[in-house]
Amino acid sequence: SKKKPLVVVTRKLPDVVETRMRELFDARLNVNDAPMSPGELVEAVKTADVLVPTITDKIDSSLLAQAGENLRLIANFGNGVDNIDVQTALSRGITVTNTPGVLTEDTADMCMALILAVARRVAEGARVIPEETWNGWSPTWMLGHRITGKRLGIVGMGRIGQALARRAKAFGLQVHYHNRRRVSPAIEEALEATYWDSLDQMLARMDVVSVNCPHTPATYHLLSARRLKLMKPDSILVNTARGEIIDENALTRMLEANEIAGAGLDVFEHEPAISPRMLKLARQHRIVVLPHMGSATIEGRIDMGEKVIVNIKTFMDGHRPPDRVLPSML
Ligand code: 8YV
Repeated sequence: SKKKPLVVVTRKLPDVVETRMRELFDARLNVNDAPMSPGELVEAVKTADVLVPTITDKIDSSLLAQAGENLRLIANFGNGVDNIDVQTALSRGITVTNTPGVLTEDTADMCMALILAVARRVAEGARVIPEETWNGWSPTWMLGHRITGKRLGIVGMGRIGQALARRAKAFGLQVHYHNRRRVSPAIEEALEATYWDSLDQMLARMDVVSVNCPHTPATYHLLSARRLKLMKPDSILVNTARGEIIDENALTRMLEANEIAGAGLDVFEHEPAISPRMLKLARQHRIVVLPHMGSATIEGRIDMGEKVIVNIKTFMDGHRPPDRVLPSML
């Protein structure tokens, strides 16, 4: 029988996924779930046939320069591939795959949760009873903002953007979007979504803005200080994509100065590090911060693991893996 490929997995995965990987591959699993040290990563790329990294592993050109002949596939456990220098990997003949599709609905749910949490002060309200600070109901206490009838601007109308649009429509939000390419008329019609060719113009008119595009060189600080300033002072911004898409410093300054009404952030520019100023803002009701939980469901993690396995198996059988990352996607 063929020798099983050595598959190095950098982080602990759900048990069912690890069990299946052990059956199919010579799987080197990370039992204690500490992120790999730089030395361990070097060792991994030197020896592995397949590397399964996550967002917490930086697979940059200097690491790839140390990769062994055997390393032919990087099967990312995650949709975003901004942790990997894909160009360099491809130029070295290493195939890269990701896990699209299986975390779409969960991430869109988290967008909605953040929109509701910020607009309706859910996180702040949830602290009142445990902290025993409730003096009783009042007509003017804990007032948030209605979302029904408001305008939502989605930046990036891919799978997650569209899944958010479906939810938003059901909540009575008017859906607007900006994307590099306009989506098909059929999709636009089904979502009752209005396309904005100009991101600037869309930002200036929205009550809620949600970031749902990938982080690539083209989207780094897409929401720059200048663009953030275009947003209405009473609008809110949510981000479940990547921190790097927003100029976090500029957003912090605007939140401090009340130039924007609120923010719901699941991702940060230098996560897990959070700036002291953001930390201070996070203690206020207008800002809801979550520790990168957008796709964190047990079902989603198992589905991601299954995708990784299918990508590895297909590749090892000599075929094109279904979720290849192509240069055109960067
Ligand atoms: C994970 C994600 O947190 O898939 C993504 O792009 O952000 C999340 O699913 C992480 O990236 C897994 O590597």
